[in-house]
Amino acid sequence: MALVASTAFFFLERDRVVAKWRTSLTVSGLVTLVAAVHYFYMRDVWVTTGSTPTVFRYIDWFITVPLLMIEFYLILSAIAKVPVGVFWRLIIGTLIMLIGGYLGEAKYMQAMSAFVLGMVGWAYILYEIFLGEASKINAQNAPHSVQSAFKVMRLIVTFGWAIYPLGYYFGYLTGQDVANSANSLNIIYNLADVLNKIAFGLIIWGVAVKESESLHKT
Ligand SMILES: *C/C=C(C)/C=C/C=C(C)/C=C/C1=C(C)CCCC1(C)C
Repeated sequence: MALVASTAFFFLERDRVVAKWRTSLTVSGLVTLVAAVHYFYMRDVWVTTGSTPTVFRYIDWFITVPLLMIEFYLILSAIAKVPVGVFWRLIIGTLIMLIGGYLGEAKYMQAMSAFVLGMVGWAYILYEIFLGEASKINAQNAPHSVQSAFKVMRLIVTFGWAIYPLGYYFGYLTGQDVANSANSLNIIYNLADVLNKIAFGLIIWGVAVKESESLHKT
């Protein structure tokens, strides 16, 4: 329900910001919309079968995580000219991370090597936003408010996102009973999504409103 409410919020608030910030808010709303629909699916499956197939989370992730990554590109594009290579590197890192995780969870690949592959993709993303071109464009061209939003967003990608590989680790690599850990894992993933999808979107909304208002004043 919080994801549904956030979707309405982000879409309605589009009118409050200047044109170049609108796409960012649209994308935030799409992320929460896609996730909300998947949670409805998952709830139905849970009610009928008592289980929550991981495949639904992955379908959700394959759509929402690239969109979240694109937000970095979009907020930088609102304030500077950003080479399209930044966009593709963020997408490629995301895909490597998710494909690795899926191959492991669906047992197409040995759990540990799939995990390592996924971690490489995530490390590549972190490199790009902490040390790579995206981070340099932010440091050199962005106004103060964008810089601080960018910094909080990449902390979310570091710590908020770490919850998912930890879930994978405890679910598949410690030899624990997966069925037993599934309940707590679901709760943890749900809370993680509040941070990584809703709070992440709110940070973007905050900077979009601030930048739009400062334009009106000058
Ligand atoms: C809204 C959903 C989000 C932000 C999902 C993020 C998922 C990840 C960051 C998953 C990461 C994984 C690794 C880093 C290693 C391999 C296993 C994964 C796919 C769980």
